[in-house]
Amino acid sequence: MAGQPRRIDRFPATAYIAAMALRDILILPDKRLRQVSEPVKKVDAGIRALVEDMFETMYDAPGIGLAAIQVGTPKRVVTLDLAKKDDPKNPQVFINPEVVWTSEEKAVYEEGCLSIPEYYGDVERPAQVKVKYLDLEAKPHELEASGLLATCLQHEIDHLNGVLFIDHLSKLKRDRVLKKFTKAAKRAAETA
Ligand code: K1U
Ligand code: ZN
Repeated sequence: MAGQPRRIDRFPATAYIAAMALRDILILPDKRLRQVSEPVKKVDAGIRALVEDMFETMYDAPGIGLAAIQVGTPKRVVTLDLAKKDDPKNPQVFINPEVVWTSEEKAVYEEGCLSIPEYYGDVERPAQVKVKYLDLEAKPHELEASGLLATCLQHEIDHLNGVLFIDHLSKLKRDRVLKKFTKAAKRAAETA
């Protein structure tokens, strides 16, 4: 175009990395945590930018998993990194993950949740699961998981369906936690 300076984007494929941002994590009793997330229709630059933000937010928290709805985006996207403290990072992305098989055998794990900070509870879930999902290239995969990976995948897929780990506890425990976090949210709103 005559008279217009031409802008040259030197790194068009990685431009989204520059915009990578820490996002706020929604905290109980935020109603958005109860939303059912929408499937991803196309794995595009917007989804890749969301995933970058989710990793940054998850590592900063710190956490070992995160569902997109926890940062306020109701899309079926999960990030995980179960690498041990001194091991190299192992970022994993699950787009539209679905549990397609669960074992009869159960396992109990003391779970935590970045949306329910500093609260932990024993949750019983299937010990092994098969999960199908898409990767960042929209390539389909099926994964058989056990141990912490099986627990985390089920915890994160629950988030995509508006389910929290406290929903797997007794009503007494759940109501107690809800009351505590509702009170804290009211106090924070009053002092804001
Ligand atoms: O979904 C989330 O809220 C993340 C959550 C994942 C999870 C943990 C344990 C069992 C099931 C699912 C967390 O990451 S809580 C924080 C946590 O477990 C942790 C943080 C730092 C180091 C090690 C663990
Ligand atoms: Zn959680």
